[in-house]
Parts: sequence; structure tokens; C-alpha cells
Amino acid sequence: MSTIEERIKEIEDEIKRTQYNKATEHHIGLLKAKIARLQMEARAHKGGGHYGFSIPKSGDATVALVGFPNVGKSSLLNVLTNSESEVGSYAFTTLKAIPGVMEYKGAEIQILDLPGIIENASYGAGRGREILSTVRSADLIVIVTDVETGGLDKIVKELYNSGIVVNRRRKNIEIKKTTSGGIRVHKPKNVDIDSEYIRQLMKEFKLVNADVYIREQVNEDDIIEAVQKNYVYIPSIVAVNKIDMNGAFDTSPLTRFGEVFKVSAKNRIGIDELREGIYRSLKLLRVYLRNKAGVVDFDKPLILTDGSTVRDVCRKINRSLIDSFRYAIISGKNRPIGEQRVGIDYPLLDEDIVTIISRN
Ligand SMILES: Nc1nc2c(ncn2[C@@H]2O[C@H](COP(=O)(O)OP(=O)(O)OP(=O)(O)O)[C@@H](O)[C@H]2O)c(=O)[nH]1
Ligand SMILES: [Mg+2]
Repeated sequence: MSTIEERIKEIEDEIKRTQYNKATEHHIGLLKAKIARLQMEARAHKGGGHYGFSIPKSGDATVALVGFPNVGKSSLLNVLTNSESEVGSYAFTTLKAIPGVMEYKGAEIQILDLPGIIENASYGAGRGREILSTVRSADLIVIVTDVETGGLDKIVKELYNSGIVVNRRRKNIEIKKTTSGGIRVHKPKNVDIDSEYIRQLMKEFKLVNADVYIREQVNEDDIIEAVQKNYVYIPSIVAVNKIDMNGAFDTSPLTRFGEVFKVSAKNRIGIDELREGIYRSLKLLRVYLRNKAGVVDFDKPLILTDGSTVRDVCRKINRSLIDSFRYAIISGKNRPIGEQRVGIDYPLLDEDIVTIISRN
């Protein structure tokens, strides 16, 4: 371990020893900020490396299977996709990223089987850097565990240490550096985080002059993430494998990591539900196009992500359509009022039927 890593461990131990209460919460928050800053330093030290297992992204979305060794990640990849990843009854069977494709409701979803995560992965243990760097670019994380394995918070911690936040969204916080004036905190009355506390947190990151805009209820984690900027937020679900060994397994402690699916890769239990859960969590939109002859192709939807607009449809068909665009006609299952004429920035719903009218 490097000296930075030792220093982080020391502070982590101090947090563990400190009873959490009103009198100590700010102290603990500042220690967390210190850890976050040291971790950033540790990453920069090691070259910051964004070198994953160079698997090119393919399809409409990418899903990473993340979990301890031997829980059945490869077995799951094999039942979810067309791929064959080696399965073994011991830890560290998988040594690199193995991609597979799951076709579901017209979407092609890339699933990545990865080596197991172990403690200190974020410091590079067990090819941790490559694993976490690959996970970083995923659209969804499936945390895989089994009925005999606990400690998922350790996995979440390794992800967090490498700058990956699961199952939580980015908060509306803006930090603008200034040249003078100290730390000025701007927040609505109902946001109760203490301004002096925010000043102290900023100090941990050596920020002395800045305007801090806080637009909703936040805690110190949200602030720490906003200062460092290099966090990614990825939704997560949990797959509890080997349910054939213990059907009564209690999943309630796991719900804080995301929606939980009980599965058995071996006996193919719960696999369809997991497929549907993956698809639903990706929040993909299916858009059907009407061609010049007026025929709708329901077999080959365009797959877009939540929040996409007509512009994204044009972009997917052919960039030049954006320039020649006149208007679009939209209808669909989720549009009770029937056909509507809309502009290029109109937001789409799942299963919209779209006709693009262009100038040529
Ligand atoms: N009982 C039972 N065993 C399973 C199930 N799925 C996988 N296994 C067994 O669990 C062991 C590990 O399976 P893998 O798929 O290799 O696990 P992994 O998570 O990819 O392991 P690493 O690559 O080493 O991290 C193998 O012996 C599998 O046969 C299941 O649903 N039920
Ligand atoms: Mg494996």
C-alpha cells in the first residue's frame, strides 16, 4: 500500500471508531471529504488511468455484471446472452471482460461479464482498476451476489472509491470558482445544511473563493461529489443467484442497492424477470418509423434513451435530416389524443410512431 492509501485507511478507522451523532456528524463529514480528496490524489498518482479492458461498446446500451468472485456472474452471462464465458467452482475463473448480447424487445443490450471484485479493488487489487474503469462506462450495473455471500456494501464502497455512484442521482449543486469574496453559499430557506459546514468542506478541497449554489436538500456526500466533478452516477439492480439452494433467502436488506431479483442461472429460475428488469432499468424508448409509403415497421424499432427528442430520431436516421427537418407527426400507444404535429425538440415516449417530414 502506498502512503496515501495508508493515510486513507487511518482516516477510515477513525470514522469507524467515532460514534455518529449530532455532535460528531460534521467532524465525520470532514473526514469523508479528506478521504475523497486523498482518493483523487491516489488516482492521479497512478496515472489516473482510464484503461479498462478495451471492449468496444456495442448495441443500444451496456450493462456490467459486478460482484464478488464465484457468485455466478459468468453463469448468468451465459443464460442471458448468446455468449460462452468460462464457469468454474472456484474464485477468479474469469480474468478479463467477456461481452455478450441480449436481444430484448427489439433492443440489443450488451452485457459484460467481469472478473470478481475484491476488497481494495479501487487501489488496483485483482485487476480492480481495469474492472472499475470498464464499469464506469456502463449504463446499468447488475450487482450479482448469491444466497451465501454478504457484504454488498463493500462492493458499493469500491465502486464509490473509484468515482462510481450507484442507485442515486446527481444533486442540483453548482460550484463556481471566483477570485475573491470567500465561499458564498446560496440556498433556498428549506435547505437546512449549515453554511459554515459547507465552507469547512470546501476548505478540505483547498477551495477558498467560490459561489456555491445549492438548489435542493443535500448532504455532505452530494457536496463532496459536486466539488470533485469526476463522479459518474449509474443505476443499479441486484441479482441474487443460486436461489435453488435457498428459496427462502431474505432479500429485504439488499433493496437499498436497487430492485432485487432472485435467480438461479443453473436451474433457469427468474431469468425472464431479470431480463425484463434489466430492460426496464435502462429506460430505453422504442420508436417506430413510418416510411414514405405510410407503412410502420413494428419489428425494427429505433432504440433511444429516456429524455430523447425528435432530434435524436433524425440523428439516428441520418444527420442531414436535422437541417432539412420541417416537422414530425407523432402518435402512439401512450398518446391518447392521436396524431400531433411537433417540432424537432419534442420529447418522445415509449412506442411512439414517428413520421419525419423534411424539405426534400
Ligand atoms: N447451485 C448453483 N450453483 C451455481 C449457480 N450459478 C452458478 N453456480 C456455480 O457457481 C460457481 C461459480 O460460477 P461462475 O459463473 O464461474 O461464477 P463467477 O461469478 O463468474 O466467478 P468468477 O469468474 O471466479 O468471479 C460454479 O461452480 C457454478 O456452477 C446457480 O444458479 N446455482
Ligand atoms: Mg466468471
